[in-house]
Amino acid sequence: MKLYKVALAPNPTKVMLYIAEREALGCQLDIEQVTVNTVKGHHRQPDHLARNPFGTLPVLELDDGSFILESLAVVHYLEDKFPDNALIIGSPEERARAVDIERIVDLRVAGPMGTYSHATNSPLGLPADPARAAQMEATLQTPLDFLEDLLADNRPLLLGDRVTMADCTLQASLQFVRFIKGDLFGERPLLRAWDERYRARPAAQAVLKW
Ligand SMILES: N[C@@H](CCC(=O)N[C@@H](CS)C(=O)NCC(=O)O)C(=O)O
Repeated sequence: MKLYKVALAPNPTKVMLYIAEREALGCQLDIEQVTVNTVKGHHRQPDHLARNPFGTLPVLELDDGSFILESLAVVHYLEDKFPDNALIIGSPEERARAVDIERIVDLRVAGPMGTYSHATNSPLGLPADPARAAQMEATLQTPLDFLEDLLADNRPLLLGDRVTMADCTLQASLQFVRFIKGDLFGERPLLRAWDERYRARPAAQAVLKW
């Protein structure tokens, strides 16, 4: 299998963190990682468009030559295909909760953080848009409060003691904000402490560059 990815971009990074967390748990996924340089526009060139007509990353190429194009589908595939030491485990309620928090992070935090970053100091050189950045910062307040409340019982990670996909998805977006020298935590000490704790994990140290 091959994972087409690029450093810094949140969707590839969350899958890279997921893979590193699985490997830290002793699972040999044996996935070759191939960088597609988005700054040079290689994701819009014919060889990548042949993998994924939408031109996005990540893409997982299976051994039969077919492709999975959505980051969460890549994660679910790897969970199903290699069930030992999986991340989405436990009772139906625990699994639903883990998926629920990951979706909330992805849809309510990662999206606005990406838009905020591009509107502030875009790594792709997009024009700054202070009004849009302010709008995104306002949008982020309720979901960030939600995450701060989640951590109020002193759990080390978003779902408790075990790492889940929600941690990977959140950290992938926070790296993007760090890259543009942003700080959207506000007065949320528990979230800030979670960020430091997560970044100290071996999987995070192996994947994160910023
Ligand atoms: N829903 C997709 C989103 C993928 C996506 O938008 N990836 C970004 C990088 S974070 C990308 O490839 N952007 C390049 C582009 O859209 O041209 C997923 O979860 O995989």
